[in-house]
Amino acid sequence: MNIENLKKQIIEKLSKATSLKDLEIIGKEYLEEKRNISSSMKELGAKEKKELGVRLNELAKFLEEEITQKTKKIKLLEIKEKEENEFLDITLKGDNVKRGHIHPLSLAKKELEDIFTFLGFSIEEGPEVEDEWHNFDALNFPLNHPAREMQDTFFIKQNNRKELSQKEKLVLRTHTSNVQTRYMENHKPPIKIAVPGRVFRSEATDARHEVCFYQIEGLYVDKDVSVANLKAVLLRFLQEYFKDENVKIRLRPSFFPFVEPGFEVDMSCTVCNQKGCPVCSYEGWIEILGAGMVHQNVFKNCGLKDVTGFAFGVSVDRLAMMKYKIDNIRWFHSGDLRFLKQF
Ligand code: FA5
Repeated sequence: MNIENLKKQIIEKLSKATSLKDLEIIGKEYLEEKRNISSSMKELGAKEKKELGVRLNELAKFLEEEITQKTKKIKLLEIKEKEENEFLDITLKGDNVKRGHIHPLSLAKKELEDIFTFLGFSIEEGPEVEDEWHNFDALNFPLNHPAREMQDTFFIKQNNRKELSQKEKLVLRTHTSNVQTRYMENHKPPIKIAVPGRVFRSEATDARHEVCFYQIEGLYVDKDVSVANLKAVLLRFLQEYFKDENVKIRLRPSFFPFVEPGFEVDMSCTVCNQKGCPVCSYEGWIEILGAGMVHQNVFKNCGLKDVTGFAFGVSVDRLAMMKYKIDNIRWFHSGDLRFLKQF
């Protein structure tokens, strides 16, 4: 076998190879050849065998090196060709990415939390499915008292054989005041908390009433807390929320079983600056929240004594309506994108 001829043959084939497949075929073919040579070497003497073996190995190394180099070149060529055939038009219009919006109620809730934190209140939460004790009894609503009907309640049907206690009967909470009693049971004064959350009322909806709406509860319990403190906090938080130092409030006597004295609090209409408009029914004032000094019976039910405190509950929905001039509370849960996209 003439090794020089074999090398020439290989070089010629390699020069004609244009694909990885071609290289693979050449590699295999040569191995076959090498095997043939090795078997025909049996008839040779030891010295010749050694010489031929060395030359064959050199040829193998040469071929391997050539195949590696050629493979690299072919791969690069393939990439280049692919890139040349691809065309990227950066002027084409892209897909429209739809931007999400923060819901106006989430926006209002977040702003109110920030204001109350600034005023020194800590933000707390409580259960939406509540027992009657914390939603009513502990808050000084006597059993079967008509005051319970002031807030139309969703009662939870429970299939129990035994008679349930007030701490076992469940309702959807009608107000965030349930967290007042839950918190006071487990914490010692001074207490200064703000509690945002969803509440539920089984009532007919209209432009200002929803079945499910948000409230934020405030509770401040310490020694010598007075109505003056209550007024100061309410005025400051409303001025901060509406970013308007001209906001005024007025307190009207009202009844809630868990406060004494109790108040309905009106704020000056920010829509018309008290000139009169449909939002304030041309009165210049809008009822915005309920408040009062915590009733001593409530403290007693929660195991506290020798303290005073104020509490208030405000509808987040109505605050947001006033701020963004929304004329119907039902827009909030309408899911109407034309409405939601504005925030
Ligand atoms: C209460 O819920 C009392 N827990 C508030 C309170 C807390 C009083 C602490 C005293 C001390 P009321 O039911 O009035 O009170 O509700 C509070 C506010 O929620 C109302 O002033 C009104 O602005 C708003 N509101 C009442 N019902 C609805 C409703 N169905 N939809 C939207 N907002 C409502």
